[in-house]
Amino acid sequence: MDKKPVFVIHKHFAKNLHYDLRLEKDGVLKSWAVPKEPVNDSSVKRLAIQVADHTLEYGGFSGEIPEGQYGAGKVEIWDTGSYSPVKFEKDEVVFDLSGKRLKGKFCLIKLKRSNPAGKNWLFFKISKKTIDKP
Ligand SMILES: [Mn+2]
Repeated sequence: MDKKPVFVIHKHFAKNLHYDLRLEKDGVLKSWAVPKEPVNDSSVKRLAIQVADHTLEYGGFSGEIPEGQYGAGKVEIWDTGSYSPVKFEKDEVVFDLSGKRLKGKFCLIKLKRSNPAGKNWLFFKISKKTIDKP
């Protein structure tokens, strides 16, 4: 049986506080910076800016990124656990999170028109109601 991929959300006290959502995929951590705290509430959609892939090892990192280095500031693990991918495409990712804070089915959708660089996504929970509706 395959081991479930991991996810981690780093709370990053950089110049602007944000939350780095990272999903293990093909040996790296696909990463998005979320400017506001993620929530378990399906009525709240968060902007998520795709950033560079990180190594799997970085998923366990917490500590201080020194002054003068990219992303300088404190990094905490805000949530971590495994996830089950439902769909992992280049413009849409659906995944079931088993974290301490975030649980359930979440979605990342790339915003096509708003940003030519294609880095802007929306991150939100998919409500049970929506899924269960006949
Ligand atoms: Mn960051």
